[in-house]
Amino acid sequence: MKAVVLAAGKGTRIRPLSDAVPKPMLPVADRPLAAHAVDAAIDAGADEIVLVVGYEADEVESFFGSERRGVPVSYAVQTEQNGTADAVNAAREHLEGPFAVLNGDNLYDPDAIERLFERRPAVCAVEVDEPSNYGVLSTDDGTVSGIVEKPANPPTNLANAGAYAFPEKAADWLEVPASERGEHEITDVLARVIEEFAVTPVTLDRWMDVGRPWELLEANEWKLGDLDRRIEGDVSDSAHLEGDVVVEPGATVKPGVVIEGPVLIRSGATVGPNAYVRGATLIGEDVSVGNGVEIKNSVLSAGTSVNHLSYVGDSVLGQDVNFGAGTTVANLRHDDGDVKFTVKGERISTGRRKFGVVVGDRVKTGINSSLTPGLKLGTEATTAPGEVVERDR
Ligand code: TTP
Repeated sequence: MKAVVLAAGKGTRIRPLSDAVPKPMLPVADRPLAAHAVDAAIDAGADEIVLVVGYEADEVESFFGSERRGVPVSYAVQTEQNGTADAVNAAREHLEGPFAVLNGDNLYDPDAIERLFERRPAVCAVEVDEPSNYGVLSTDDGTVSGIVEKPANPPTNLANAGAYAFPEKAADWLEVPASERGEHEITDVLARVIEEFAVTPVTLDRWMDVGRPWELLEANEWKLGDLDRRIEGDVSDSAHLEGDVVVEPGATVKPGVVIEGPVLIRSGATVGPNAYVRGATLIGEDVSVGNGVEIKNSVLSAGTSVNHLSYVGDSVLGQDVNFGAGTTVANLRHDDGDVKFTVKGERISTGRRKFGVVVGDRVKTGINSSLTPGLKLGTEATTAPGEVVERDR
């Protein structure tokens, strides 16, 4: 079965991280976010992957190329992001026979994708506490009888998890009218499939939709937690590595470093001397973490440097960031309340008591900058030496 993976979105809620890197290509443990969905589809037996691309398409194409793990990869271009049904429709000419659709920004429990493929027509569902925030599936005698978006009175607690195994006929039903929010939605295609076929709900044990920056952190917490200890880089005898720590070939851990997993140190990265890295942390390719630096529960994207006497906690740093000596991140409010963050101009709760900062590509902080919880620094922003930064820039 072919698997269509949607990766054309603009990722507006995760800005500035998606300013140049499309959301599906943001790092989650040892691969880009969308590669987790692609790999789940391959593990479930997909014989071809069709990636729907649009925003920053080149980034996606240059990573995946024409095959992944022996499975052919092809591309369909969605020129305007008019919705998920429109995205699948862009791949129309690639479709023949039954086909699966997965979101390139979702993390799925891989076993469930295997069951999804086996039991088609099928849709993945996840049990949630507050179904009224989701598309909710109703069921009747073990099959799906309907789907309703964000209902005030949800019929079940089964949220649609955005993974579908459709019958061939569904390819003829992709041109659905625009919804209230002006998008052509794949859920309207699902509604038609439910009318005409017996659709099986496949329950996921774990699922995640990555839309906002702290969800990228949570995605890393999940996938870093799945790693098994593997030390293949150059690690000093006086470094102390505890738990599930992966040091890739070509990475260096210098004397006096303490690492508590889950931590992944990617190739080309250097840690130490005398640094303390705590899980769940991703130290990306060619990152440099220097003397007297503590990094906790954070993502440092490729090429970033935090070289001297700094603290970074519960934060996401984009590519090629440079933190000046003594830059300190606060990740906890004095009133112990949940940290807030601005998404598309609106200040909202992250639901996290511990959350630090989100930093765009090529940001430079001056020495001794103090960065407050929930702060966003846009691409190429700078801070002055000694500055206490409380407002986004
Ligand atoms: P969304 O998360 O709704 O959109 P987005 O990824 O652009 O993010 P934001 O809302 O922050 O701007 O998209 C769900 C999935 O569908 C995701 O994998 C992107 C994909 N998608 C497309 O491929 N084309 C589209 O037109 C839309 C709306 C989404």
